[in-house]
Amino acid sequence: MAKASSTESGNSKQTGAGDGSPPKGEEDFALRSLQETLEKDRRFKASEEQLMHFYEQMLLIRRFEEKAGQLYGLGLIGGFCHLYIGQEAVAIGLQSALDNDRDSVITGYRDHGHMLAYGIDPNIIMAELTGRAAGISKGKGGSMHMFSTEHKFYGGHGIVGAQVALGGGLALAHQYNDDGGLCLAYFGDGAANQGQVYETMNMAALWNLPIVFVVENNQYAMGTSVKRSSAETEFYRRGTAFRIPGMDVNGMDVLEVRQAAEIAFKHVREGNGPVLMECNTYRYRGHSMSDPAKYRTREEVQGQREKNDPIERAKKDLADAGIEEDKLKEIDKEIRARIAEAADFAESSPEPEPAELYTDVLVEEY
Ligand SMILES: Cc1ncc(C[n+]2csc(CCOP(=O)(O)OP(=O)(O)O)c2C)c(N)n1
Ligand SMILES: [Mg+2]
Repeated sequence: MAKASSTESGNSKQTGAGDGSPPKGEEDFALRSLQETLEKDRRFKASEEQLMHFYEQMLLIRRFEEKAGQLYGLGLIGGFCHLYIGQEAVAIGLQSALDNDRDSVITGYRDHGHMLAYGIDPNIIMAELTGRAAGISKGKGGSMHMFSTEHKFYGGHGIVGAQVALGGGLALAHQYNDDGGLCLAYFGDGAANQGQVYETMNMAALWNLPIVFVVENNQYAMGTSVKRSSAETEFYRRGTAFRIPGMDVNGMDVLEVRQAAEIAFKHVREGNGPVLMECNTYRYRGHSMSDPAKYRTREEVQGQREKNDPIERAKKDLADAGIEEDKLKEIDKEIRARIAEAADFAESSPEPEPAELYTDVLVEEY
């Protein structure tokens, strides 16, 4: 899945411009330094306990999303619903490395997995999907507009790419308040072609903001493949024009994502400004629940499931660490029961009172 990365800059040794700027080769080296650190040692050395935790969290997302798909089919979830199945290692690998007391996260509409990665109660996430008062956005946001200021999770956004500019604002707030936090701003391969993404990269680099831009490259934007839409398909290179170092990461391996997170977060926390990380991943399901899926073959999807599945990979790592298959089956059973309980809770909870239509519309106090 990981793409071949080029190490040559195309510029053999040149001297600087005579104005104190580094020679061309060195500048490129600085932009590649994080990638080179990752290439030296790609996989995070997780303890058995950590690995088990990653596995459980990824499985929780997978089972949650499968159930959400079923509830959608039953008409219990209205509006749009974008499932995260296949991409679980990205949210878990990155968010497990955050400092939850300080750091903020923002993403697009494919957001259930990012919420679950915080360890937020699946009941209230499922209740949000079914539009119930107990939901995390009081049943008024739905699948695409989950929000939790308590966890510093700022959505859940339906406008493609808009969350990146907002993420720049969150990073500015971290810097302004000097709170030591960073912002993790996720967006898709399709969103990566939006102009505001590059306006944000420019300002973030200019102001040295603490932000990690994460492209979740799941190979498609609705029905359009990356190859059909993007002149530069190596998204991690797209920060070069703004002197933002890029990282090319296998987003189907939770240990590689976690390792990349360690490197990127350290760089940002040390005051070196933004990082652009591309996580190469794949969504198994349609763009949303109403996707006719005519733009790719079943074999392509099946091939990814069989060869690259992040949960199967973690399972293999656990087996290598001596964990018995039976123990993993037991965990799956427990998670399925937990998700069934979340679905029951969501179905049986009351809808919001009509008066809720008038709350949370305007911010009354800043
Ligand atoms: C500004 C804007 N343009 C178009 C759309 C319609 N739209 C919704 S999702 C999407 C594709 C985005 O794909 P990508 O960024 O790769 O994210 P993914 O769905 O793969 O996670 C489009 C074009 C939108 N919501 N907002
Ligand atoms: Mg995409």
